[in-house]
Amino acid sequence: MEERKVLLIGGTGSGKSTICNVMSGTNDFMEGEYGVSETKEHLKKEYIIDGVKYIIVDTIGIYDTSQISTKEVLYNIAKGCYAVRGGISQVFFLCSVKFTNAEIQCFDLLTKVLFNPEIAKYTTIVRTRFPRYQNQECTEKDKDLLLKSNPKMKSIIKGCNKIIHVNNMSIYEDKTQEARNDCRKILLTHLYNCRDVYKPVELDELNDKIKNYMTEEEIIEVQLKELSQSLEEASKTNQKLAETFEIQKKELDKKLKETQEEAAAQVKETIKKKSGGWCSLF
Ligand SMILES: Nc1nc2c(ncn2[C@@H]2O[C@H](COP(=O)(O)OP(=O)(O)OP(=O)(O)O)[C@@H](O)[C@H]2O)c(=O)[nH]1
Ligand SMILES: [Mg+2]
Repeated sequence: MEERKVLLIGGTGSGKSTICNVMSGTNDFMEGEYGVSETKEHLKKEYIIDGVKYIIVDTIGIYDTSQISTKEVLYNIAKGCYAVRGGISQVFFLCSVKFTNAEIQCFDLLTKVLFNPEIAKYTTIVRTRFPRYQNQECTEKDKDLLLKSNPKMKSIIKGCNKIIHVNNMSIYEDKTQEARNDCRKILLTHLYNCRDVYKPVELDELNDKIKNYMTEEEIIEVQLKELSQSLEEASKTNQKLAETFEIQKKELDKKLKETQEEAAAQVKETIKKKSGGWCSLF
């Protein structure tokens, strides 16, 4: 089955989770209503739409330093990247209203820290909250204004794959949800046409980097979470597949328990050694 993997990245409130809902035609991703960061952890979901498997990874908003540190945000985004370790069809880099310095920095981060500059070719800039998304003259003008807005922006836009304009209005703004249906077609058609997969060495290195600072326990937890999601989806459609996932899940649960026990034993051993054996607890 053909597959497209998309990673959503952007500032808090830029509309990442909304795009995930729009593309999947679900409400699986939590949309924020109150201008505060809603997505606290990355979320990976799979959907089969018109015979194509779409793997969508929503990440937490970058540079929301009010509640969580930049390092933690980076770490969480890196975990989102780890979820698409097999390769990425496209990164959707979101921008609402205008690119903020934080968003420009975020793009820098993406090209220099998480991936390499080649990722730009696999990146689509998605301009959200653009009411005149259907008017080519307006979208071209907007692109021009963006190009002129900042020299850094110019190189980002020139280097990226495409710029797409959408307006994913909520049900409170648009009862018919006509705009969302429209934008769904725009987004899915574009994503479907992104056939090449970005899989440079850096992604493997990145996985190693992440692996290095994720404990084995955390890795198993991520695998378990992914498996539980697949299980949930498979049980809806395919009983046999669900059974296979169930067996894998049991094995992972067992491995997690063993890892935790092993870690506990190591801690005990270390304390015992350091205390010169006097600690009666051990
Ligand atoms: N009018 C309009 N509203 C939008 C659009 N995209 C998102 N919104 C609204 O903006 C709010 C924030 O959207 P989210 O999708 O939660 O933003 P996010 O990027 O996931 O935010 P974090 O999870 O905090 O990083 C929600 O109330 C959405 O309904 C858009 O294109 N047009
Ligand atoms: Mg979100």
